[in-house]
Amino acid sequence: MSGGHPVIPGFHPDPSVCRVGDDYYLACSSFEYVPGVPLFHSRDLVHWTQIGNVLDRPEQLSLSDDAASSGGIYAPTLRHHDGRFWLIVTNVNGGGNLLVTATDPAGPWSDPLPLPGVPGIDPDLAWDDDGTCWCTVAGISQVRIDPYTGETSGPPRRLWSGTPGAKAPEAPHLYRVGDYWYLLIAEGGTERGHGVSVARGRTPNGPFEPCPANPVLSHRSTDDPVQNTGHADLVQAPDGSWWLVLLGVRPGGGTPGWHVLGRETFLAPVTWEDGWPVVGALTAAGPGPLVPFHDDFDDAALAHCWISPRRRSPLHCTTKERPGSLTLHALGDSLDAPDVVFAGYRQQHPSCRVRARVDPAHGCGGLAVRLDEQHHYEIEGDADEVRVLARIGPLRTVVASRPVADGPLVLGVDVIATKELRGARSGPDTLAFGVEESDGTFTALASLDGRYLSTEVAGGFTGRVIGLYAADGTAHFDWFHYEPLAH
Ligand code: 6LW
Repeated sequence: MSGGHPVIPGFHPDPSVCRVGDDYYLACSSFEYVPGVPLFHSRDLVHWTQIGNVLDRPEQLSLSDDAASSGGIYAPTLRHHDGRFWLIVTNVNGGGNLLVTATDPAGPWSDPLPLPGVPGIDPDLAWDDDGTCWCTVAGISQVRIDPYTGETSGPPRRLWSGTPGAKAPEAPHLYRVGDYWYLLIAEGGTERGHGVSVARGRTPNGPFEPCPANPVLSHRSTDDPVQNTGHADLVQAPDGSWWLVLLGVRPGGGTPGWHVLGRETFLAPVTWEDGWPVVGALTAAGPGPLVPFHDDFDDAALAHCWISPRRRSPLHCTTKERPGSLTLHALGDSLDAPDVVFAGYRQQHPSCRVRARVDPAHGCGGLAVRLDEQHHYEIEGDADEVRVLARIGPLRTVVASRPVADGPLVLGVDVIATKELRGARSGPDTLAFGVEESDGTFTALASLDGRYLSTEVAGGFTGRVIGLYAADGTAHFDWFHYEPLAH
């Protein structure tokens, strides 16, 4: 049992990595959230720091209310070539494939270059020795592209369909290693059957011969605590060693196992045998001690890690209106609404404690655990009452409520992962929502089963986001505190 630990925990799927000198950069999918495509930096592939978001302007990414959760921005590819960074990605709710470039990976990134000749999803960029740029997409097909103009030459050609009988050949990445071009793909679907396969050829256009050992990585049908491993990208370290970043999930509870943190980024070593990559066990090294995240909202802008569904207008979400607070002015009247004003932080640990101080004097503000509009739990307060609400599919209910005195409230949720399975039907965790009393003690008002906020129940491609919202009028949040708990 490998017991790998994510190097970028929480909802950070479809990782794409490149190296410039001793510096690694990595980008992930972001779906309906803005800003889009989180961008990370590392010097060792294990410890990563978010340095920005690639699509951080409405001119780069604007999603309307009808962009579904798990729609929006699918898998990116990040490369460095000709002195600049290139990122190609798909907006499934707005124009399809697009290309942005930057000289500084922390940004600013360019306005998007539309790529009408690039079909489908999961676009990859690779340059031949003569500077020709090839774009390879799920399926697996390929088209020649001018990355400066976005123009393509000729129709896409099918390259390889992966292992006969395996579904969903996707996430292609093309590399020149020695005398061969290697085509790395994901196949089997991004669920429990997920895997990574590879083929090689003498040119970037093939023909490609599949690796006899395919899939070179899969945890399907194993008891590994990390499942759904796939969607990988290959990188060589300065010392000549090779590594793979990939996505995986950590299901909890009994059968079928529920994952609540989304698809996370993992790392594995790669060696070469007979001209084929051999993938080792997932790296167990994690980002180290359980470090809390605290935000007093003292800065003029929100930190890179804060994300919002579809839009974030400075008119409705700002730290400038009341210095030292995050002020949210409501649009949608609940988390069921696609235009709810919400700012969230990805849950990154199976167990965690979250607290937030809200002044609901002019409206109603809350602390929520969100998967999508149909799957969320929250505690909210106004001048008179604090309420715990649950939305599970078609069902929505007030689970508990309590009168409160006027004035600021400290709202909280304790997420506790299931340690002892009580039969096959145990859920992955429980979420206890409550308020912190004036003496600092926490009074839980309701404890809810976390399976209903899992991907296996809700579906989709994202993971839990724990955040702040306004359901009516204006809510001012003085601080937000996320405390990982030992699991
Ligand atoms: C992505 C595809 C996949 O486009 O899921 O796991 C899709 N891989 O490659 C959304 O993440």
